[in-house]
Amino acid sequence: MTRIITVAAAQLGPIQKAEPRSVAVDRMVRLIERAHRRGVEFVVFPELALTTFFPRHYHDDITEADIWFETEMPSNETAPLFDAAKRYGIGFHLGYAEITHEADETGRVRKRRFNTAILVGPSGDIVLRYRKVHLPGHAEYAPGRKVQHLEKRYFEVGNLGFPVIRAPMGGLDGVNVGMMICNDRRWPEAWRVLGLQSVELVALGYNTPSLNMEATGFEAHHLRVFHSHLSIQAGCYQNATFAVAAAKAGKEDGNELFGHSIIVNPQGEIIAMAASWEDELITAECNLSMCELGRTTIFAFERHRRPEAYQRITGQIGAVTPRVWGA
Ligand code: CDT
Repeated sequence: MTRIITVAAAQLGPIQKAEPRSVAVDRMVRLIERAHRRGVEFVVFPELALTTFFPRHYHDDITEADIWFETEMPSNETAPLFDAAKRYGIGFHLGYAEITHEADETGRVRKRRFNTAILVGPSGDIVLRYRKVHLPGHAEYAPGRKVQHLEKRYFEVGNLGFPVIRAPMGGLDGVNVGMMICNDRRWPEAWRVLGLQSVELVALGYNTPSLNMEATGFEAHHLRVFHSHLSIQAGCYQNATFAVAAAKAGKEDGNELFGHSIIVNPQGEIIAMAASWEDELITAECNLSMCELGRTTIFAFERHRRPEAYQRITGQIGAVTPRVWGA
């Protein structure tokens, strides 16, 4: 059966440190209006879409960084985005920094900070929440780095796993939607956990610097975009899903983030790609029935997966060295 949904990646150009939420929200509302004119039913915005990519800025006292976080969603500042999307019956994915007061693993309720994304249905309801699991970067100020990447300082590791929900989207009764945030896309484990829940559409936002600030050796610049696309295309193919990947791009606070937002089909093909590093809407018609081919043949998990041979995947974190032949 043909099940078609028209989706968009709403790439955002840079947001400078001094710019208030209202500027970003206004730009996102313009993109929702554009999406409506193009018949789009689901829009994906980037990671931490409401502010500059603040993990590049060091705050000695972490509470000083609370200015970058949201304590409620929607809020007065983000309500116009929810209103616009609801007016047009468009669902969306939004990344933002979240402060919540919740029990931790010891049962103690405390203030907690996460790099979060929500899935909002066409009715305006939040239908799914995801908190970033793979936090790159470092927790302490790194004097040797030209640009800091302090995600490990400002965020806890996400505590919601990789959830998928079947939610009404566009004209369809139910679409199996999952979420990832930026660095997660590089980890096949994340894709597989979504694949094991029959995901059909992965929404993911990212902020990726054009240069590898951690590299001690040479890394060719063009490979940064290649690795992003490679990860998403492989994840889609191996899990028989579509993905919509939206960048925040351009020069933010003097630091370049690459764009090249893409939409990918279950064959791993790029079916739309951004050509600018500005606010840009790329769209594609996704026939979700295409997910059937992979999941009933080469990636029919129930027939071909061998979890008994994969124990290292969950039992081990770092790599061990192999047994030496002849020793
Ligand atoms: N935001 C984010 O996760 N960015 C990373 C780059 C990290 S470099 C320390 C990414 O994987 O794109």
